[in-house]
Amino acid sequence: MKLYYAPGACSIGIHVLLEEIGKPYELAKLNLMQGDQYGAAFTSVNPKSKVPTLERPDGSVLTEFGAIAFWLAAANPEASLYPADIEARTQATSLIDYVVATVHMQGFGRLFRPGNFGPREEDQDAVKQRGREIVDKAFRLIDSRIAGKEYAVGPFSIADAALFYVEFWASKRMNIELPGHCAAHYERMIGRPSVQRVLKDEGFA
Ligand SMILES: N[C@@H](CCC(=O)N[C@@H](CS)C(=O)NCC(=O)O)C(=O)O
Repeated sequence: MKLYYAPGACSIGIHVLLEEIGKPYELAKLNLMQGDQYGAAFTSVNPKSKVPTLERPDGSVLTEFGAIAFWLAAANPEASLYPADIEARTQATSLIDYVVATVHMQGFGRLFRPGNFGPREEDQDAVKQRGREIVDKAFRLIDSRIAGKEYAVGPFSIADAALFYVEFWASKRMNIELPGHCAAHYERMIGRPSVQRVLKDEGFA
């Protein structure tokens, strides 16, 4: 199994899940700033030019955070990464979709790459401001949803890996203060040995 990743990118959540599972895997590092994702060596694996990309033991390739996380959980039931309870499972899926489609793509996407949302230089600040509003609102909503829970939907699950990567971006990349329950969740994640190993491997510890 091989994870194509970029340090500190959303792939960090899948990297955490691989460490939680604890089975051997390889890492293939991409430098997104240098455009590795557009080179033939990578587009022959994933023509979408995105990380995370997971090459499975049979050589087939999976893309999209939610799909990769779901498959890892389903293929490794002993790691208990997906709640057995139907309601918790549904809530986990809902949170992953919200993190990827809204917090990441709509919110942080505007903050990191404003040019993708409006090519005119004079619009960039307004695009970033809208991104910040989307991120702030999303963290407020997530905060109320995870109140009173140890992890996002109860026991640790794939939803925590998704929530972790956007919390990591807020804290480490954008200096955005997380609301209380999200900040506590982030600290809980940082305290997990899997996350410590990943932060070290990706050059953040
Ligand atoms: N919908 C994709 C989003 C993946 C994504 O946007 N990855 C970013 C890094 S966080 C990327 O590879 N960007 C490279 C680029 O767009 O050039 C998923 O869920 O995995």
